Amino acid sequence: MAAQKNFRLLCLENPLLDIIADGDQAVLDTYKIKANDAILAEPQHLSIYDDFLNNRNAVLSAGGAAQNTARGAQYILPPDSVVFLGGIGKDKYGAILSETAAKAGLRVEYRIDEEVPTGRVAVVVTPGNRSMVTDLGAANHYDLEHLQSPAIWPLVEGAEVYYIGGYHLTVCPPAIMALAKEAAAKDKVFVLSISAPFIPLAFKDALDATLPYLDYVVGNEGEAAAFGNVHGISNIDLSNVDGSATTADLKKIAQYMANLPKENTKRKRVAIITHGSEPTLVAIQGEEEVKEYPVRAIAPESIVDTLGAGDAFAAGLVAGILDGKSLDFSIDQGQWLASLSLTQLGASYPYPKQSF
Ligand code: 26A
Repeated sequence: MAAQKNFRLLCLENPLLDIIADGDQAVLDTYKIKANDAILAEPQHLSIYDDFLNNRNAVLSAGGAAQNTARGAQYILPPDSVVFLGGIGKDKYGAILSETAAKAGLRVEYRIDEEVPTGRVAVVVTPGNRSMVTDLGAANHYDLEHLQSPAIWPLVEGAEVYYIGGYHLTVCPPAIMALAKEAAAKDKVFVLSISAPFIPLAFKDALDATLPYLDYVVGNEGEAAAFGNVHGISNIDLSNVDGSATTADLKKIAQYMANLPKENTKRKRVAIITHGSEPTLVAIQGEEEVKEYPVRAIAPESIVDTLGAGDAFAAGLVAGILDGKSLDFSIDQGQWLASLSLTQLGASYPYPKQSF
């Protein structure tokens, strides 16, 4: 048997350090944030990091949504399967990210900024919810030059599946588009997670430019609702925690996403919408039915926090896709890894390793 190629999965996004603290309504009110959201920090948010570290026994944990997915995919796949790209600073937080990746067997190729510190995320955990306030720092300085450098581009050429965290649309759309075009030209698989409602709402043009290239698009109910609203096919109230999208709304949006025009016509687009503990919805380009896949229920008392559950789902899914597994298998593997992640503090996976 021929030796398996290495680094078949390449992921791109923002490597960030999570600063996680238990919170309550008062904390949410102080910083004017919703219970379940992800936002970019504005000047009035910047005191939250020291507040969490000094007053709230915050825990430091490696984060960055797609970096969590990359670690999760490597958790499942054979050694040296996954490489992650993004920008960090030359500091303690960056060192924590590098160490965590090394322990997980994840290869990271960071653009290291000499001046700007590693990005950080204040995570407010309340029962069943998490809210994130992100100061991107050095992650915001990732650039096309790094992606196309002689050290990195061969990794792009060697990989078979690209996974993009949609959060990177706020950072470097040219790098995303370079990967999108490479995937379409070489018939590779291009996967994008929408990442947060503010991506379709505030970065619509950058997201829309990627749409023709997406083979798989992954999002949760809030992200799908935001996408549907800005595309004029839904009018869902986005103001409450879980959104008020119904299964029927979400199926319509999934089907719309799956059937948007596509560059590489050799692959049918698959749109996957997670819906908390409700079934995951899957639409395939050209197919009438939107399928429902139940999640793997776990006892509420074994949920430590929901941070990174969506990233873990994407990890199980993309590992299955890379392995050439069926869509049914890949989605179930995603549900399984998400259920494991719920039992861990932060966006992490249990050791000793469990297998699907
Ligand atoms: C650009 N923004 C806002 C972000 C993020 C982010 N990852 C990349 N870019 N804001 C929060 N996260 C990460 O999301 C994970 C949970 O899905 C957090 O670091 C957290 O680990």
